[in-house]
This record gives sequence, structure tokens and C-alpha cells, in this order.
Amino acid sequence: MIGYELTEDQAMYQKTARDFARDVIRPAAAHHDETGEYPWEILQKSWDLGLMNTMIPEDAGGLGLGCLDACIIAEETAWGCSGIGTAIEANGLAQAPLIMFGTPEQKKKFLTPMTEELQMAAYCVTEPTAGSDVQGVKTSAVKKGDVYVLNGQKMWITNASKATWYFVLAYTDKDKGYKGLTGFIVPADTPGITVGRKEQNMGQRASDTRGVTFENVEVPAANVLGGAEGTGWFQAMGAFDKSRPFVASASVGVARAAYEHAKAYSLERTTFGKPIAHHQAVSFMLADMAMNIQAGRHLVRESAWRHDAGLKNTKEAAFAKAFAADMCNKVCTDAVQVFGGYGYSKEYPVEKLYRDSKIFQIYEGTSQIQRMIISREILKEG
Ligand code: CS8
Ligand code: FAD
Repeated sequence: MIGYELTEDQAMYQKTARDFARDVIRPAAAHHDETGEYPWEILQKSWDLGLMNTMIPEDAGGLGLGCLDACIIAEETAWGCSGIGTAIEANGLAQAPLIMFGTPEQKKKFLTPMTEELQMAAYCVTEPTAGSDVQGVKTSAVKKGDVYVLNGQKMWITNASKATWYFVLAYTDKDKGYKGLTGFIVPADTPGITVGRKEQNMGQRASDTRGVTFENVEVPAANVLGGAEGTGWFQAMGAFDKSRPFVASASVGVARAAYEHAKAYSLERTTFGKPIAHHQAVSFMLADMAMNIQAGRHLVRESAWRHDAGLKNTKEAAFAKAFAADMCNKVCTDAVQVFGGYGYSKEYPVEKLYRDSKIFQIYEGTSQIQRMIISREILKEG
């Protein structure tokens, strides 16, 4: 049976998130875009409403919501401002390896406090010389007695300077290839950690992106995620199967915002004696936007549904991520087009959405890498 209706609970999360995005996030979006100021107050309100950390399991004190629920919320939050949305969703990404692979003790130690007060976390995988090629990371962890000593440099880390703890991927045995990678939970105040300057990004400027350096950082063996060396690769990749659907959903939210602005403007702006919405070239742009946003949303929901059902969703998560990111970029470009000269101005909302959209084709695996994943998965199917 296929059902497209949201459950009562999902409709409630959607409404809560939609109202919050309209009343709290959107009015503050331009300020955070201009200043790059981290949106602490908004995050606190979002935490108070239960819109953050939604997938923390009930036995660790959380709501234990599914990936589909998180996607429904992420679309709304990103509709309000995807820079603020990314700050929120980065917690979901950092928590994903712990939720999926952490021991009960690790979940209690690092996830439960996030249900008791506002805390941020970060997922530290990318390095200055290795982004798409995760096996190319150089960070190492050497066991010395009861601790591992971490050395290396991570780059482009969302929430880096705000996080209480990091998920860090490091080699414990380089000779074993990806089977020599281990995941660590590292408290951010551990001596030897240095956080870099805030990157001045093109879009999503409310979000905090920085490098993080680990210099002889001692991490207790108890913080090896899942308790076993050599399982980090599967933790890092498994996390993407959970996070790519909600990142894709954020792209749908940004595209929806751009479409709504374009549609409203096209009904107000007149040329040649009629609203531009009634010129077919414009109305077809709007039609394509509406159609592709809906297609993206369906891919998001199917990929998240599979994850929640315990089915492998690597291919579907990549479908959703690639399609929604590319779709969002096209919709935002066309929204600028519909606005004409005004679309190019910072005084009008679509300029920000256009800048914000670009990162969706880069982070969480580029659009090229998603196609690489899809092609591998479909060829395996025979
Ligand atoms: O390198 C992998 C990859 O995913 N690259 C992209 C990296 C990426 O997405 N980075 C994002 C960083 S986080 C971020 O940007 C955050 S944005 C800010 C927050 C936003 C709000 C949340 C790759 C390209 C998929 C794989 O590379 P390869 O080195 O070629 O490895 P493979 O040969 O494909 O795989 C090796 C083995 O691992 C198995 N595998 C691969 N993927 C999976 C998943 N689940 C389980 N197992 C997996 N997903 C694969 O089958 C191989 O197994 P074999 O038995 O060896 O055949
Ligand atoms: P590269 O891997 O060097 O790729 C450069 C170009 O080559 C891309 O177009 C890519 O698609 C293409 N390319 C590479 N290999 C292939 C191939 N085999 N076939 C075809 N094309 C290829 N990382 C984290 O770990 N945690 C975070 O929280 C995080 N947040 C981020 C926030 C922002 C704002 C940004 C910009 C990045 C963030 N990242 C994060 C890193 C992000 O995931 C990487 O930037 C991304 O995966 C690409 O890696 P790269 O920048 O090294 O590009």
C-alpha cells in the first residue's frame, strides 16, 4: 500500500515548524545573512519547541522520531532560512553515527545531555586535501595505553566553534584502507584542539564553518564509537544514508521559498499590459518549478521512508540529494530570472536564496559524487 498523507503527528510537526519558520526564522534571516552572526537565540527557541535533535532515541531521552519526520521539519526550517537550518541539521548529521552505531553508554553520555539543554555537535570528516575522497583523509589515531592520540586537520566543519563534541574519522591502521578507519567522539574542550577562523561563505552565512586541528589530542578508548576499531568508514557512510534525505529536504524548502516569491511577483509585475505570469515563457518556468519541487519532495520522502523501514537506501538517498540539490539551483536561478533586474538586488529575497542554494550541490557529497554512488548501486543490481 502506498500512502501520501502525513500522519497526525507528522502534520503537527510540519505545522509547528512552518509557523516557527514564518514567525521566527524568516524575519531574522536577512540579519544573519548580512552579519554572519550565529543564530543562538533562534536555535534556543527551536530547541524549546522540540524541533532540534528529533532523532535522538527515546532510551537516550529523545523523541525518537524517524528520518521522514526529520525531513518534514527540515523542509520548513530551510524555507525560513537554510543557513539557520544547516546549523540545526548539522546536529542531526553529527548525531547520526552515534544513533546508528553508538553503545548505550555512549548514547547516554553524549546524546542525553543534548535533550536536557541546547548543545551543538559537529561531524568532522572532510580535510583540506580530502573531501569527496573520504578514504584520502590523513588524520591518525594511535593507541597509547587507555587513550588514542589524534593528529590531523579537518576542514569545512559546520558548527565547529559551537560544538560540545565532535564525531571524528581517523585512521587507526592506514594499511587496512577503509577498514582501518575508526570513529571517535571527541569532547570539543579536549586539550590540543584548535578551531580556525569562520569561513566567509557565499551563502548560508548564518552557519558556522571552520577548520579544526587536532594536535596530540588524547581521547579515551571508551570514546571509540561503537567500541570497535576499524568500523569508522561504515559509521561515516551509514550516517550519510540518514542525513542525505534531510539535506535534500532542505533543498526542497529553499526551492519552495524561491518558487513562492517568483509566483507572487509574477502576478504583480506587469509588462505588455498583463502580469508576467500570463506570458507563457514565465508561467512555464513556474510550472517547471512546481513540478520539480514536488518530484524532489517525493524522492526525499521515499528515501527517508526506506531508512525508517530498515531498508537499504543508499541509492535512494543519493537520488534525493542529487535531484533536490540540482533542482533547487535551477529553481533559484529561474526565480531570479522571473524577478528580472530586481532579482539581482539584495533588496529582494531571491538573491539570498540563489546564493544559499549553491552549497546543496557541494556539501553532504557533491552532485557528481551522488551520481557516482547511484551508478555503482545500479550496476551492482545487474
Ligand atoms: O567517499 C565516499 C563518499 O561518500 N564521498 C563523499 C563524501 C561526503 O559526502 N562528504 C560529506 C561530508 S559532511 C558534510 O558535507 C556536511 S554538510 C553540513 C551539514 C549539513 C546539514 C546536515 C564514496 C565516494 C561514496 C565512496 O568512495 P570509495 O572510496 O570509492 O569507496 P567504495 O569502494 O564505494 O566503498 C568501499 C566499501 O564501503 C561500502 N560502502 C560504501 N557506501 C556505503 C554505505 N553503507 C554501507 N557500506 C557502504 N552507504 C562499499 O560497498 C564498499 O564495500 P566493499 O565490500 O569493499 O565493496
Ligand atoms: P573535491 O573532493 O576536491 O572535489 C572538487 C570537484 O571535483 C567537485 O566538483 C567534485 O564533484 C569533483 N570530483 C571529485 N572527485 C570526482 C570523481 N571521482 N568524479 C567526478 N567528479 C569528481 N564536511 C564535513 O566533514 N563536515 C561538515 O560539517 C561539513 N560542512 C560543510 C559546510 C560547507 C559550507 C562546505 C563548503 C563544506 C562542508 N563540508 C563538511 C565539506 C564538504 O562535504 C566537501 O566540501 C565536499 O564533500 C567536497 O569535497 P572537496 O571540497 O574536497 O572537493
